[in-house]
Amino acid sequence: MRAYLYDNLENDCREPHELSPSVPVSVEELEASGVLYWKLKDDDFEQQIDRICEERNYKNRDQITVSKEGLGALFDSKIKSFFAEHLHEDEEIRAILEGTGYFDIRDKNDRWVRIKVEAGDLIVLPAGIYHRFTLDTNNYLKAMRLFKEDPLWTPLNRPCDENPHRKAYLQSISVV
Ligand code: KMT
Ligand code: NI
Repeated sequence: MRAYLYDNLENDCREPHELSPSVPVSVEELEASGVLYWKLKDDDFEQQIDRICEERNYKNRDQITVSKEGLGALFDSKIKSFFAEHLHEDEEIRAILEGTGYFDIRDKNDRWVRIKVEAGDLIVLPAGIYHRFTLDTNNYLKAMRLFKEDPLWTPLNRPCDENPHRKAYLQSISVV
């Protein structure tokens, strides 16, 4: 995982979009936005995921392959909705199993922070954070999706600033 400020240029979102010189964003800064991150070691992947699930009460899981093959006829529409700025009313928890991609999140100052993820990364985006996802130019990412009860992944596109989960999120990071 590596995070940095997004350059806001209009070219293909699958390109890195890193400023030059780069402005790195630390794990601590991500935490200040409520984003949690673990690096899983490849020797006992499953056990580490099981442990985090137990600690954080994630009862269910499934897998998604974000690629032309994996999503078939839904590829174009899914890719488009993943990259539309949105929030969810529950955490978005992803353990990356294969491939690479980018999660972009809005920081406290409403700037885009780009988080490059790869196999072994486990990332938790809090409920109510504005974010988006894109593949990179390798066009392939396989992830495990973890959730508590039922998946609450309906994307609510920005703006939805009056949403109670949005308001609770802003309070949790001390922005009112
Ligand atoms: C979402 O809701 O943003 C996603 O599920 C992103 C794709 S999962 C790697
Ligand atoms: Ni999302």
